[in-house]
Amino acid sequence: MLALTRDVSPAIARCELTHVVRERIDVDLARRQHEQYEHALESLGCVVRRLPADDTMPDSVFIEDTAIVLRDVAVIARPGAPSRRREVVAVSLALSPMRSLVFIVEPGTLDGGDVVVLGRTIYVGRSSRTNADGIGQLRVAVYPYGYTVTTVDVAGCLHLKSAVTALNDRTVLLNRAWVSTDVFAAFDRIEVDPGEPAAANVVSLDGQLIVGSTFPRTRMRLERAGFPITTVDASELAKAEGALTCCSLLVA
Ligand code: CIR
Repeated sequence: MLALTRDVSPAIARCELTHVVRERIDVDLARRQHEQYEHALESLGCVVRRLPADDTMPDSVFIEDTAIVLRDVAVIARPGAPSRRREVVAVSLALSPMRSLVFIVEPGTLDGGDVVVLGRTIYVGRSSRTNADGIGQLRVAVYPYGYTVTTVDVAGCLHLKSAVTALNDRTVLLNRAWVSTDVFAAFDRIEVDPGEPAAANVVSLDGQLIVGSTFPRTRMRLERAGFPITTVDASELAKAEGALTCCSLLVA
């Protein structure tokens, strides 16, 4: 498994924020925590390749939002925030030797953080970043590869993946305050601890999980369900409204 990551921009203080109040971000601490995250990916078998960042793209560390990488194709997103649109250029170049590429184009918008893949079904959040046109373009792009797309309403959080992530092909971790559990009725469902609303965003590598250290009670629920867990502290990038999945693009 290759994990593409991207350096923390020196301009991260100018990041987009939607549901989070702006606080001072310690860039060095964010970088150190990001390295720990990369080490966690490596310890679970990934080869990490970090793309460079500069001060013109404050949010580029959140590389997940720039693409949806499937087995046969990569869909290059068109981020809903105009300040993030240029991030896709370097990511397209990095992915082009490995996948054929399809691009979401205007007037479509789509953030990778709104996309949860479970087997051959792709759940896409309709959010402040992803619009109906973007979802429609994704549906057309993936249909030839045997995927269907289901639209999910998201409320109260930035992306669908803030509310729900896949632990494996049968199991999801979700926060019922932000997404309807009915949508995932066919799956085994683990809910976050109610005092840890942002805990639903975990990285899964074949069921081995990377979980944020600020969510101990949700971690206990996952342990009780039998999932092996690596913990990382991602609290500094959380001030930029980023979580764990957003900091990598996994290329199987
Ligand atoms: C943004 O608002 O776009 C960034 N500050 C945070 C993006 C987080 N991405 C993600 O959850 N996939």
